[in-house]
Amino acid sequence: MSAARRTHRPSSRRARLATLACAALVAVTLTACSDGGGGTSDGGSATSTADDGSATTSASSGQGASSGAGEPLEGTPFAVEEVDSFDEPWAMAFLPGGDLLVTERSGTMHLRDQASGERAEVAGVPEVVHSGQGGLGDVLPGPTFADDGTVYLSWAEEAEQGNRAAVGQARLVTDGDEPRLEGLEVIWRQQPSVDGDAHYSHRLAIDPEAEHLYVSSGDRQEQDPAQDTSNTLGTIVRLDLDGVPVADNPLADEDGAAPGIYSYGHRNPLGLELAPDGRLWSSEMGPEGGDELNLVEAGGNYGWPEASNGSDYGGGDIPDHAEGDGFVAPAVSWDPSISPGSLMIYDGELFADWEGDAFLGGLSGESLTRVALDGAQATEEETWEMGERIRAVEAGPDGAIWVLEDAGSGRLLRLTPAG
Ligand SMILES: [Ca+2]
Ligand SMILES: [Ca+2]
Repeated sequence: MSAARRTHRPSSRRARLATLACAALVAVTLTACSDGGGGTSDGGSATSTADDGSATTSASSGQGASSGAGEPLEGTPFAVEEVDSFDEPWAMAFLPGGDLLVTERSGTMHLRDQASGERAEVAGVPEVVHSGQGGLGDVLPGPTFADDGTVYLSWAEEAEQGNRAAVGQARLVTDGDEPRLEGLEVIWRQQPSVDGDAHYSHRLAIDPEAEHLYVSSGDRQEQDPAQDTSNTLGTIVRLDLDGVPVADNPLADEDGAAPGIYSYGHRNPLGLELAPDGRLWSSEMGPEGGDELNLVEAGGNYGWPEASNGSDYGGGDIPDHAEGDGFVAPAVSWDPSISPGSLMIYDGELFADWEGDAFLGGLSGESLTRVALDGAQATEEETWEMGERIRAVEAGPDGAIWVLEDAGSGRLLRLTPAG
């Protein structure tokens, strides 16, 4: 269980309540609680919801122990304000104009008026496969959002055989009636579809020049396809803003390579973000240990499952990343796991010292990690115990760091400097 591997968990009332809640739930939700402690179920069967899918199971610890608005969180530099809560939230996106979109894994998208706190369900969201780690995933306003309402979203969709990650483009219409998606088109699909319900990844990012849409595509727990460039499992793909693979992608001249591949050898890259300098960074959930922050280079092979600084569940050895092995080594890796489920590069002013730094939300780590970025250099600086699984992290237009917890009643938290 989680407490054993923590080094300096704050002994706050909230943390103890969470632990008690976990203990009380053991009988019915063993998977979730063990997951909180290091993701031991991650590499296992798809039915064990693993490092990424067990949100509902920690519902009991979501809301009950509020510390009140703007209260300092012990052991961190943050004042924490509890703003709202959602059912299994997965992603959020601030829109030009200040409103917030939040996805819930079961297939609901909310539009939240940040001024009034009112929120409405967005109609027209596609049907999703809500199972294991699958469901509604990421959401991202397009660069033309202010003019035409273009948004991108990802989800797990049913296929003729099994299921797969899909990416859609639609217009978010907010004309006074209920907010809704119109003109939804699927613009990209993971290939091949797979039985099972894990490692979709399906995180979305658009470059600062607004030319390319990047999609992270997990290995679906199939492992070996991540080294096979004839498919898009275990890859990051680069598309134009309409979902067409970019013609000069690095493997475009390779016989049999799947269109779209920008990098491969990935496992479960749940974080994807472009720095202001245009560098692409991805956080990747490793097996037992071996979580990674990668600087994503065109054509790079990131090693999975041939190399990992972690090991297979149950102790099977995987060679560590090493000089000369032909694989791109991670910029930072973690052992034991933090289970990074999200990545944000901070561009606000409220935390002036952290401009340009990367933040990773930890699922099993129940943590927030700051990594200083300087060009291609990455240096882990701090990991704070947050007391809950962290699913998503974004910088708000107010400069605050906004966090979504991974729970059946996962709180939306606003983090500002304490004191
Ligand atoms: Ca790797
Ligand atoms: Ca290893």
